[in-house]
Amino acid sequence: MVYWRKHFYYNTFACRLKHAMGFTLIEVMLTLTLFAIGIPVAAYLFSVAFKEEQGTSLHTQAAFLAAELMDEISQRRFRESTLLPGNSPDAGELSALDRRNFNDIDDYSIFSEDIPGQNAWGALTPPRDEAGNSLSNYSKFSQWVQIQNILPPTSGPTVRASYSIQTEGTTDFKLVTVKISWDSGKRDVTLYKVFAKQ
Ligand SMILES: [Ca+2]
Ligand SMILES: [Ca+2]
Repeated sequence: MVYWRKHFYYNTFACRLKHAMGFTLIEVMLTLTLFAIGIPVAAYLFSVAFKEEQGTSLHTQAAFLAAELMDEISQRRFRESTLLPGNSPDAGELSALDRRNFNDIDDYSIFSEDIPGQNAWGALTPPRDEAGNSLSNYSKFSQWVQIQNILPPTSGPTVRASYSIQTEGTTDFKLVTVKISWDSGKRDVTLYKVFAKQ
């Protein structure tokens, strides 16, 4: 009788203790195992989220640089003159990487086309401001422009495909392409704008 009472007492005590603590050892070990698995998953998700955030930020900066350069080109006149329809900077306008003397749209062809005695600039890394100063805060990016003479764009869904490249001075439409790229050219923001002679 004494043994039975004692055994009953211990079993009851163990049950109460488990109840009070809320977890068995197995439950605690299972929780720790799940927690250990959960940390790398959480770290991976954080890493992905951070990378996406950074990518969005770079895209926004590239869009800003592209819009700013397109706006600068938009302020230039359509061509130097009827007698000088050439796709290049004109006499006395080119000085190192300074664009402040550029006064017509096709002066910006120097980014993508050679002119006599002067190699094309190519993509500039980092980008440059109008005065030719490096934009060192944007050193991840490259800046590039192309100017093409085109026939009048036709309307309809195939308008993009209708851009036919023409000889300089034979048409009153120009297609301007501004590209800001990063990540070794794998990513870019490219703006297209068609200008018509007034
Ligand atoms: Ca000019
Ligand atoms: Ca020109």
